Amino acid sequence: MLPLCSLPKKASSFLHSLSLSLSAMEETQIASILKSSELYPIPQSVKLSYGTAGFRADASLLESTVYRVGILSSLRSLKLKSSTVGLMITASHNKVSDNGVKVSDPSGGMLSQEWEPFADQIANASSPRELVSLIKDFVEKEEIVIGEKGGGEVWLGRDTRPSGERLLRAAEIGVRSVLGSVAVDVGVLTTPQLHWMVRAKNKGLNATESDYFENLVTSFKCLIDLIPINKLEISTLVLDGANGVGGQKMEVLRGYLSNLDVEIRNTGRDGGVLNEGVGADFVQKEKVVPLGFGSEDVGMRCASFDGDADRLVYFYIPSESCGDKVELLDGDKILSLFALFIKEQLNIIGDEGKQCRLGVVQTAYANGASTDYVKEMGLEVVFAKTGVKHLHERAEEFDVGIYFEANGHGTILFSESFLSWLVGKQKDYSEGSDKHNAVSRLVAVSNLINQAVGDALSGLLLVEVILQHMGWSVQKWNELYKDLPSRQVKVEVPDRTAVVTTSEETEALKPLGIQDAINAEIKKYQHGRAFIRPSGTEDVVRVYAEASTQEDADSLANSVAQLVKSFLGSS
Ligand code: G16
Repeated sequence: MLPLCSLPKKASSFLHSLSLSLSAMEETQIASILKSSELYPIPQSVKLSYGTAGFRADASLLESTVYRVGILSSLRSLKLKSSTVGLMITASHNKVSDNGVKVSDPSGGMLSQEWEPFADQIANASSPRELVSLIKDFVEKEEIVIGEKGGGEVWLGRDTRPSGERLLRAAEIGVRSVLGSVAVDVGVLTTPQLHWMVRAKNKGLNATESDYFENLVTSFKCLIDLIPINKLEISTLVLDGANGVGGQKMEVLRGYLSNLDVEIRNTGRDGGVLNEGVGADFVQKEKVVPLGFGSEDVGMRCASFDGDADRLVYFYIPSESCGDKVELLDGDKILSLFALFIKEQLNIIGDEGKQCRLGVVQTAYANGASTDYVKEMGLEVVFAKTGVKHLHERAEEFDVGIYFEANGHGTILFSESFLSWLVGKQKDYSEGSDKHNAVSRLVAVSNLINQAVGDALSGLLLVEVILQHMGWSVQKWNELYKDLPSRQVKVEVPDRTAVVTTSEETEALKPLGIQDAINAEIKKYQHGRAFIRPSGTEDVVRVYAEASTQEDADSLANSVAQLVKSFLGSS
């Protein structure tokens, strides 16, 4: 507790006037926030928004934001009966000088979207007094009781960014400024590890990082043991770790796995810079090899993680490749492989298995060919706005919901009721029978694949075991369907929020007239499709274009980018 006398005089008199009208927040609590927030003044003229996946900005601007998100996380924990909440310091695919903060709800999923406006408000509160007023109003509205029945608990993780440790200290102070709340530093982790651990903790399960690894290893081994005849020689997988935390964690995991041969490059230990010319975002957007890969890798099965290992893409360098071009197997291809495998198991189970509602969630970025492929398989396909928080919600509507963004962020969700049905069937079917093996595979998949959030480590293990199960090379997997050529570009504009889109982001409502101009461009190309949207993680407008040839897709993307510049101006 902070004695009132330790407050500056002005703050202390404000406290007295405010506390007269406060019921939910005690004087000591207000004093605590006033005192700690003096340490983290908000930078001038910066307006932050919670965005697609939390707050992101240049790391030098973020201390006050992270401190305030620490307060929010404690309140979130208190609101949910002191369940553990996660706070992750990362800017994922952004450049190394950026950083960010995202919150994991006790379920392991993203922070409830209902709390995002409060996050925006407190992040932008211009003074300690305004911050306290906003918190006071929110605490009253949400009926959060501070300090009576114990405090909140927040687990803090960070990626390998150099600014991470300093920001983590700010988060700690924010968490602890809510009286009775505890901050637990769980160290350097991938984002999905933290989400998994938070989920496990709140389910009363073992929730350390070693438990995470043990879970992956056990379920991977179980799936390997269930492969009928291993038709494939295990060939080496070459992993690009984006010079981030994912490659380092894969090094640990590799030590426990006997059925996987992985060579890991770009671990960040050899002087490489996080996400610079490396990583899933780079490979997926540019469709070229990451640094550290070249002609000696032609034909090899390769994979890339992003900076915090919540995205995964595969690629190979074709023998006819001139220069540095890759054949990309993105989130859509991973989704298709997973869908095929799960559908195969349901078919083996027979009529009962076929009653399972298996569905797929994609975004406007999904390649049209992938959507056709899963539809032809007989699966239900729904579309959601960009951001895994939106896809996750839709995937929960199915017994088994597979969601992936083309950028490689996704997972498979199993409903509780379908999972207990599967576990029951494991007892009914005789051991070793085809049906028993099929339900056992599905149960193992549900354990292997992260149920909280998209996870590159667990996604990679599932791809690897399915390829072994099918007896497929990466080239054979790539033949599932042929992508329509596509191109993504980003345009820097003075104010990206001037672009407003429809809910599925396929059409721009603002600036007025831009959609008609885009439509006129699209009409010039065979199989043309294009859309624009403001990024929620970078200060840019994103442009996506698809057409029947790569030249046309490039040209359509460029002309739409020109339209963006002429309607919004370029910065
Ligand atoms: C985050 C989100 C993803 C989203 C991506 C890009 O990824 O988690 O769902 O696709 O940002 O978003 P935007 O196009 O709005 O910038 P990550 O891997 O950076 O956390």
